Amino acid sequence: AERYNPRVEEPRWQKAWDEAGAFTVHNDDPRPRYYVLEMFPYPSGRIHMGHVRNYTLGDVVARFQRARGFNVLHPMGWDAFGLPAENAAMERKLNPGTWTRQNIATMKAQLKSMGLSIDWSREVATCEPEYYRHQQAMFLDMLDKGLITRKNSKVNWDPVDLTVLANEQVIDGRGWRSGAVVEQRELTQWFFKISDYADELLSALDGLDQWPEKVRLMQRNWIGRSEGLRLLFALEPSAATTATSIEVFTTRPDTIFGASFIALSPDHPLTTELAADDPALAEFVAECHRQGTATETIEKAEKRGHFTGLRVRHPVNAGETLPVYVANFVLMDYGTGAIFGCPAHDQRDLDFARKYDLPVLPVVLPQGADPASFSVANDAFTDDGTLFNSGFLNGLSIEAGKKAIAEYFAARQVDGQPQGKVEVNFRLRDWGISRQRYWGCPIPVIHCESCGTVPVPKKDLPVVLPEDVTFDKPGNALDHHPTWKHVDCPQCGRPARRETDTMDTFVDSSWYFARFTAPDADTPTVPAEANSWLPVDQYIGGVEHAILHLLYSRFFTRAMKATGHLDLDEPFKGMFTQGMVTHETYKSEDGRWLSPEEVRFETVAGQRNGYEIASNAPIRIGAVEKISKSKRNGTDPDDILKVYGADAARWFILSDSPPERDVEWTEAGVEGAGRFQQRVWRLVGEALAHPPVIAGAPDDEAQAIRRIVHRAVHAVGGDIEGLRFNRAVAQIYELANALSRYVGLVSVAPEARQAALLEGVTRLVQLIAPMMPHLAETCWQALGHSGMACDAAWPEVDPALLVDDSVVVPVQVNGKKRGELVLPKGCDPAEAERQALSLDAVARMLDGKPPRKVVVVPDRIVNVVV
Ligand code: ANZ
Ligand code: ZN
Repeated sequence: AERYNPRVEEPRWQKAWDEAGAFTVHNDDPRPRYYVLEMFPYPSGRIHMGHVRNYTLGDVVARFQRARGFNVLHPMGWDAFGLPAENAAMERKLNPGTWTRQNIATMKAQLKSMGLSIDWSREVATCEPEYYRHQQAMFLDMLDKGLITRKNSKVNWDPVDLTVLANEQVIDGRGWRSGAVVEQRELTQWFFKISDYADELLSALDGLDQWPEKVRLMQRNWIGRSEGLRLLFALEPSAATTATSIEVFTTRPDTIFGASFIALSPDHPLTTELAADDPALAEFVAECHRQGTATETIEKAEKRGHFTGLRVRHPVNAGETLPVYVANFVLMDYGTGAIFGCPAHDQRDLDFARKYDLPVLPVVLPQGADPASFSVANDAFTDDGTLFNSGFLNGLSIEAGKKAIAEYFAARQVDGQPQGKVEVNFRLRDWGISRQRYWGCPIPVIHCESCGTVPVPKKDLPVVLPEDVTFDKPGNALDHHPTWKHVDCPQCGRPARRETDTMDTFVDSSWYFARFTAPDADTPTVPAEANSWLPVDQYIGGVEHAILHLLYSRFFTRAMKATGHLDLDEPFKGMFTQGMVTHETYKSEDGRWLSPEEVRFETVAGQRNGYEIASNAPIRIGAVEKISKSKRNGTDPDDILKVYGADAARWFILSDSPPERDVEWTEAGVEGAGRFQQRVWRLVGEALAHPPVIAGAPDDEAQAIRRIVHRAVHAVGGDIEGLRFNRAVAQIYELANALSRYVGLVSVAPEARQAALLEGVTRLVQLIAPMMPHLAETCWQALGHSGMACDAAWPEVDPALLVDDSVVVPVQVNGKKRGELVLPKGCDPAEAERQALSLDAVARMLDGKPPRKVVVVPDRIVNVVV
């Protein structure tokens, strides 16, 4: 028989699907809806193996759910704004739009060659005005609803990329893309008020039971809710300030008896006031600013402080006072920007106290420790224990202590207010979305000297990015554009200036999933469509987006609800995070990284040796690592698709490990997938060579293979549903093995067995269809079906064939066999006993009396003693 040729068959079927509009979704389709989505790609130039994995996983789900009878929405688009386009523009003198659109064209062709069941008619690119105009409209709606503010704030400034970075884009004090040391600047920025939703974004996580627990935990920590106390400390009178108290935020008011200092943030108003007359303090503050404000930087930096000369009254130890410092580890935008330090029970405070020689008094006693001798040296004690050295709190647990001290401070007054107030704080900050970049969605506002900040009227949308920009100067090309920013004020008509900041690209990706439900609408969404398609039933993507992208999308969905664009809270019902694709690394003796195509291997006496093909010199085979350009340890997916075909690549990437784990790409693996394709194709040939012409009754062998087939259908369906694709693949291999064996049996007793062979091979083809869709179509057609495999219903299973086998169990009376029972395998011993006792032969011997003893060995024997 002819070999299956993916190079011919794959393009043929891709064309057939296209022409039939096989995956085009119609909103009036009456079938129940299922929405599967993979995170859309950034059009960087070419697809990489991570994309191949991501989109294969999604495609299996999409095709499976289609077969299960759903109207499946499986769209694709492009996260097309962002800095790399500007960098490319500078390096290659290409317009960012041109570069981006070229990349989209290339990558789209690549994705098409993967045979994905995508509705390309819904494609969107976030860089096109047809998309971002709606984002601008929603910005105006959100502004109207009070969900956006403009405020002055300290920002992380990347001096190389010349833009603001979010805190999470600062890694070890450096810009995530440029690697430049980040500076602090004061800028006026637009903020989305995500912190208004902090409580809700947190509590709704409990309902997301189809999300990985790990992702929910990351979000919980990011939101960072903590319950604590705002506490006022009365200042000792001083000539340096008119302030009379300092307010701190603490989550551990139970440790108040161990307090040994107060620390203010370098940006605290009192610090600023004092620094005006204290040059040494001013210099210390400047130093802190050079260090950076990113949370991570601050946590890692050495704890340092500057004594202000001020003292506060100790709130529980009458007559005592505590020194007030300014310290580099106190953040202004958390709590009140001031803390009390209890060195024995907080590591930062302890480091600080050791450095400035402040008292370290333990007030929480570990269980079983001796209060007379317990002390804290270099490690703060942060675990549970019992309060001691703490006056009226002595003997209480931490929890009880917190309650008691909160009540105590609530009843006392400082500055005419309660000294303590219970308060909940969140780590989550408002989302600063202003970027000083050209290639992003323009923020639709105009600055007028007389009217202030004026929203662009909706009728004037979109505010279109000009294409005639130059990148000969660093900074924002919109700022340098000769005319773009000059407009008349929509309110007073006088000359005014457009906002030249553009939106963070995370905004673009915070609602694209909703746009897909009505991609051509002239409003951002058609609420009825959004409401019925959303939430996305299965979202799939990399764990690197587990915090920001998912959190922003969850917030944006709520903002869209508040502005009437849809009516739901959570955008993603099911979430799945896939692992990475890895590969061996190769290095020449002189230290060059070599790509897999540049090496060949020989195995001599069990030892695998590699050689550089060009020079025949031996190479070093290195560790298996994430595929990366720098280590050159990957093949371009394009080459893989050309050489092995999409199905083989898809099959292999699904087969090797669970999708949440890393998968090691090997050439041997994808070759094995190619061999399996030929096996399936041969089995189809066998089924066609033995058409079931005579309706012979199935014999035992036929029944046995039918059982195997139906069990495989059942198991594979369950595995795909549970996203256990590697197990599904393993089941299919077993099925193919069983069918190959069965082919031999069919030639022996054809009449009774032919129908079961055809059934088995047909099911095999249906089971591989979500994974190897092209091969499935060719086989389906060969088997004589007129429709396409992608439209075929998922096979039904006969429940009778799933039931476990029965066993014949002999029944003895006093050691002598008197009869036998046919019982289901694993039958309950009580049931076996009941049936044994009711056998005629046994009943006769019992003669109406109960047996002395019954011994049941499950599936083996029943022995009755009379
Ligand atoms: C006294 C204390 C004693 C504290 C102790 C901890 C342990 P979470 O739980 O993350 O909310 N803190 C408060 N505001 C701060 C700021 N702006 N910058 C830096 N640190 C700040 O952390 C709350 C704790 O972090 C607070 O409780 C405070 O220190 C510190 F044994 O108060 B604690
Ligand atoms: Zn005006």
